[in-house]
Amino acid sequence: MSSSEAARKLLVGDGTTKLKLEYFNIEGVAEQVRIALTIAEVPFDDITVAFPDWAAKKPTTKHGQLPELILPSGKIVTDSMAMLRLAGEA
Ligand SMILES: N[C@@H](CCC(=O)N[C@@H](CS)C(=O)NCC(=O)O)C(=O)O
Repeated sequence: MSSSEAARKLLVGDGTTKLKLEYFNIEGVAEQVRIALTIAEVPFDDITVAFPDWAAKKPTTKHGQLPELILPSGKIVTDSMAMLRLAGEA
């Protein structure tokens, strides 16, 4: 399997569970990921967390920060540059 196929498989899975990108309702560090996923035609749910909801949400995240990319497998990617590399490869 090529690295491109492997990246797409991680992001799309078997197609039954959609990728989720969770971030604030700003461009910030996730906008590049949104754009790369869109260009790669990888479907994803663009989930935004409102700032007033962040205090309650923060302890539920892996490192107390966003963005989080939740893969169809349930694994969570917590660094936007890693997300960008995956999307760029797919
Ligand atoms: N290395 C991370 C940094 C993420 C990061 O700095 N997130 C900030 C927003 S850009 C955050 O969640 N701040 C809220 C907090 O720390 O409570 C990435 O680039 O994905």
